[in-house]
Amino acid sequence: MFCKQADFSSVKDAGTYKIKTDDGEESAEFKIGDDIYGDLYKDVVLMLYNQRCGVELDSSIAGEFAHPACHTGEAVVYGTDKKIDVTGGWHDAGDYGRYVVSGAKTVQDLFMTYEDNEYKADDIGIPESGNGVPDILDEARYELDWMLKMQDDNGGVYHKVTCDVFPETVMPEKETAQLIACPISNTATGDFTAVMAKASVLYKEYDADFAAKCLEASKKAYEYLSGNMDAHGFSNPDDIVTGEYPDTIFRDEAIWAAVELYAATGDDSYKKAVDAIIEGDDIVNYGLGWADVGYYALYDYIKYDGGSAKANELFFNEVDKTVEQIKDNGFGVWVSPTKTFAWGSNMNIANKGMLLLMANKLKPDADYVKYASYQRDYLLGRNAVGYCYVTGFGTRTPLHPHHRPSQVLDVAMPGMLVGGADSNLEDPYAKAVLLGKAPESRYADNAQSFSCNEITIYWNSPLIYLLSGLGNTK
Ligand code: 9MR
Ligand code: ZN
Repeated sequence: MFCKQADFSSVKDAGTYKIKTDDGEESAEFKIGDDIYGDLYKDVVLMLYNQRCGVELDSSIAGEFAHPACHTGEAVVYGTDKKIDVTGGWHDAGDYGRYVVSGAKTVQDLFMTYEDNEYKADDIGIPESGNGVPDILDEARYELDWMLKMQDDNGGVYHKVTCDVFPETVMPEKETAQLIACPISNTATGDFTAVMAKASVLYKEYDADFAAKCLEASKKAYEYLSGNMDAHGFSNPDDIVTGEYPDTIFRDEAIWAAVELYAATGDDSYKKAVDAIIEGDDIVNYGLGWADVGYYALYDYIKYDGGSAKANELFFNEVDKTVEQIKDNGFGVWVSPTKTFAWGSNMNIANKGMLLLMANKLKPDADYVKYASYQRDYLLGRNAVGYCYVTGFGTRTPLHPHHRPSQVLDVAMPGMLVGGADSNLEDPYAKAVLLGKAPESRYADNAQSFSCNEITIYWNSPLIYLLSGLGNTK
């Protein structure tokens, strides 16, 4: 089999098409039109509503995925007798854990969707629609309200709340074992500081009291962080086996925290803290992930006051490198220099599309937008396995995501971006069936394959940014 590119820009009539070759082969059907992304975009955003925890999901929105309020009990703080209320927030993924670092990435992507792409719709169909606040901020606030509960009196932020093991394949309200708030981590505290500071800016015009509360919480977290700069990264206590989100390098979280506080307050001491880390010798992980958040920091720094020379150099070096790596691939998709696909490779690809659109905001360039659109196209089907990686859309679409509600109801909840190809074969099913395949084809649509076919809030969120940035909300 070989691949060819076809350019349909000369086709001006809206409709459903397919290609036939002279020797009788036929492609799948595809649409051409002005409004082909609207349904997809809506479901990709509503996925976050469907992941809400601690509240009843309404069938008028969630359809068959409606369920009674889940995870409503108090959590015990790990290693103590203390009980706290940490209800709310989104279920992270196919499991029902709630993790601060992955939640913060998701929230930041929504914030940027609002800020950069001016996505302000108030009619997407969540319970808060029509309240005068853009739905994307309402949805983000559902997570922020939970994150505020995850902050200890000392300013530090608990890393996560889960039971001690992953849930069985049950609906969320059926997971009733003791919830445990896991120890404070610097990465969670740094990310919390950043998104709370940014929240204080964005919500000011809608709810000044909430904005003030966020700023206060952010400053308190920053103080904790400043006193704990040499703490090491989070690792699971011996008797907890849920998602770990380990990350030993938190200089990137520290600069992100300082950047957002600088942008929220204008206080120069934060700028000094940012520059000290950027110019220093310590390792900083630049990225747009749950672990590496440095590009969020650099971007908001540059947007706020132009940033330092070093900040611009670091950011645009990465942008240039990304463009070269994309040009090097037949599908026009970003692939790592080692040609491997990581767990959640679809997030990395969505993130690269995001990065290019961010670059375009700072320094408009039609090529950035074009290469960003290629990342969207890869995720929606222009890839080695021919899958539209979003459930419910496309001719070939994941039917068996690793997502407990979908597994229980035996139907894929729509609008979820699955992890995608993972060349490292990181679960027993993938090991058993994908070994002989090329790296980009190591994908299996099977609910057992959690390393290829799980879904997460922070894989959907860069797709939300990417689609809205490309004008694909309709
Ligand atoms: O997305 C995470 C991926 O980058 C890691 O390689 C993987 C293993 O540590 O964990 C992924 O995160 C999972 C988390 O730990 C628990 N909820 C589901 C997440 C997606 O699979
Ligand atoms: Zn829940």
